[in-house]
Amino acid sequence: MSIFVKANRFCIDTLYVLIDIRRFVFFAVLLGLFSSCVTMRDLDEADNNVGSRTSLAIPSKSMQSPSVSYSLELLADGFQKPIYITHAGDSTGRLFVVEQSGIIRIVTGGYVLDKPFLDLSDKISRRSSEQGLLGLAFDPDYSNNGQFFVHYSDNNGDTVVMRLFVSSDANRANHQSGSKVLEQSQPYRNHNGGQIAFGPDGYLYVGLGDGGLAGDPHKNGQNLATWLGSILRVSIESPVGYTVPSDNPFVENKDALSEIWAYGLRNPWRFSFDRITGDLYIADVGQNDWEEINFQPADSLGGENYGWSNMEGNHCYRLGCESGLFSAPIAEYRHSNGTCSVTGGYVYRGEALLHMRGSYVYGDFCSGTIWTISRTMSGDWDEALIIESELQISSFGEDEFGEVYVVDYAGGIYKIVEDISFKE
Ligand SMILES: [Ca+2]
Repeated sequence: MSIFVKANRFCIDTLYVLIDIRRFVFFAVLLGLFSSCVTMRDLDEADNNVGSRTSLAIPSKSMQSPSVSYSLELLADGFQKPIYITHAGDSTGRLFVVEQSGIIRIVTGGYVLDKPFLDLSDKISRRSSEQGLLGLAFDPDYSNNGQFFVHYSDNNGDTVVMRLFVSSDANRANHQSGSKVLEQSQPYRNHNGGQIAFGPDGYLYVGLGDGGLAGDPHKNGQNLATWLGSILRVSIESPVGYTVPSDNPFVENKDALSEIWAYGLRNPWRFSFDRITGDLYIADVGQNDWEEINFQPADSLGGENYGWSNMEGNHCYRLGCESGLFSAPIAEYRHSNGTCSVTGGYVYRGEALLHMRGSYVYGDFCSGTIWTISRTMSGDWDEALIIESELQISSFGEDEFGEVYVVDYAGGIYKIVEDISFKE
């Protein structure tokens, strides 16, 4: 190798070193700028929040500990008896609001579209306050197959789960595309359940109440020969009807219906899966005294018996009940201070509410109270009352990003807002 080449190589190496140093300096400067931007943005946001809500200047954080409170902010209103809100998972950011009369409306960019996504009101019975269009679930592959499912009371008052498709207009469903997936006759007009949701396993879960009247006169809650009082788990892979997953818990039990996933429920009006862990939270509406939240871990094989109508919450409803035979709720509350009926919500997995992440949020229809419950490191459950509202909380719902909304039966959709202040 000649001296010239060696010298040349030295120059090139030096050049690379210099370039590396420049890169390092460049990235260091960039990092510095980025972190100061983030800090400034955080402070700006905190300042805006504090300024708009409490008119306090934000003092130095080093001296203080944060105090978190929650409030509600109206997103959209004018709905007629809304009972659910959800998203299509198709990256459009649209929200779908279900009105009990049978209409599904779209909220996009904060505005409600004039024409409904779907109007099923001609198929739906509204003879009792618990009948109507009660649930909506979009297929996890909706972006590709345009398929979604509704749960409603038909003109006879019986339960129908129906499959429908979107039309060539993304904001309009094809009203004529409906085909029944399953039906359940209803002995009475109340306790129809209503929730339908896809689990992390891709199966459709359907919530049914005990059939109604009061006190479960036919003891459906403990009867595995009826769907009433259960959550069903079915596969909708087949284009017509449904099939039963081979690993459903009662497939081998000749005395039980194979669609049943869990039972012993009175009226599981709302249940949901944690979108991160796959855990299932079931809010079961109580009879006279106790409202309850049940928890089913993601690795459950199904078959849980949640106790109704032998138990109401942690308490005997029928004489001689044996509480040890049943899955106990993780939370319950007694009818008092205006509470009457639990409305299940979601485990919060959004970005906006930093202190609520991982907590399950739920409420009461009559009192408007909103609570959270979350698991501690030791495995206990911690409850907190976070908002005393004036709303009739008919449901909660999530958008595509995991932000949670509150549905007011009086017509409004609300966002939960986190208010952080700093105290000495
Ligand atoms: Ca129970």
